[in-house]
Amino acid sequence: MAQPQFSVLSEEFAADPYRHFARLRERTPVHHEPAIDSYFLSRHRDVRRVLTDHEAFSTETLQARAEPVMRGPVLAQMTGAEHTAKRKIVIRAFTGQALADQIRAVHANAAELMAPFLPRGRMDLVNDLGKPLAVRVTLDVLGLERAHWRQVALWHAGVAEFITALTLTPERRRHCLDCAERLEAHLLPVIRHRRGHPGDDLISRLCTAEFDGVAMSDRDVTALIINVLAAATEPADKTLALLFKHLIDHPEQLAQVRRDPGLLPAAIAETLRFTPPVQLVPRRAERAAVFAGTTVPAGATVFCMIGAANRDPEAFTDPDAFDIHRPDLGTARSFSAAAEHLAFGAGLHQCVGAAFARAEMETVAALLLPLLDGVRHAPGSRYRESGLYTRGPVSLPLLFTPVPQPTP
Ligand code: 2IO
Repeated sequence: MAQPQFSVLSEEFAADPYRHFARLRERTPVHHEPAIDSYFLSRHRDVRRVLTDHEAFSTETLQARAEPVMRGPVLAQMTGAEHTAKRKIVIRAFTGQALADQIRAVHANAAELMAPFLPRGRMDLVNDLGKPLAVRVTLDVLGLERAHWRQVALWHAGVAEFITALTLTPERRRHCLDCAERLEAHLLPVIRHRRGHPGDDLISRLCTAEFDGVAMSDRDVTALIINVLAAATEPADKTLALLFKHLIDHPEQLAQVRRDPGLLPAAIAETLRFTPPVQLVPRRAERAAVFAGTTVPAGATVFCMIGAANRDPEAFTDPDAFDIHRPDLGTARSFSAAAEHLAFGAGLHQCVGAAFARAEMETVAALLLPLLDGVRHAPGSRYRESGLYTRGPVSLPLLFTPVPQPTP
């Protein structure tokens, strides 16, 4: 009997992609998916090549995947001098005093969201903390009203669904575009006001920054705001929950991190290597390219499989083990252009928020660890992850020693 064709669109793959990565790397390192006519690359070497050879592999894919919901071009779509200039503006908004202020806001948000759960000794790290935290922190960075977070979370979900979908029904597509249009309508009056009354938030910086002596249009600013909203929100709750899941599942490493919070950057970097929240990065082959003897035609959509690349034994020893002490992790480099893991991508478009992400995760984890004494999985809950493009736990119900309410 003929072997049924393996598909990355199958339920089996969605249930646990990690089980399939070794086979893909070894047998079909260039996997063609006929239903969406795209090529999936799983070897570390090939993925790094695609992400760093900008001439041969462009980000043109984002025109269809991102622009309709971003309401304009995102940073990753830009090239040359425009890209360098606008990237600098965004990076500057995430460094120095700006970063220090953002981290204070991260701490305050996390403490406030945690408070009601502490006396109960029970919380869902994804839905009670991670998701609201991710949106509220992003709103603070942008300088948008924290009070609107529930509404913005719903619009963000529609935008994120659009950029991360491998297949989308016309109904879902309509819903996603509707979310994006409402979000844009919410942002436009804010942008117009900030132009006249700038503060030191990211929206004000985008409004007042000049590129070649010309200010950015409302459309340009809107797109970069939605870009930052999605990029800072979508992977954050996933990374936080995965970090805690791995530490709980490896009690000796959890104990070590508790004793020495200086190990947190290594624990975060290893979480990003082991289970990257962004699993796929799309590119367009500008000319025919050969990988491991297979030709990808010019014009093809190529998906870099970050999860598979990060578990390639050619890049990491014993890749399927979670080990915050692994000598080949290179913690200090893990949040920089020299990172060996590919969770932040690689090359010119490598994540601009990497340093912010590290600081955000480190701050929240350092706050949580001493509060969550005796932390463990709540019995009876079945662990489940979802998502092919961005992936993380659906929920993470935890039990811990209740913290008595502070006397007022
Ligand atoms: C927003 C997948 C959330 C980015 C994207 C259309 C462009 C770019 C990414 C990440 C994370 C998102 N792509 N961030 O993969 O800005």
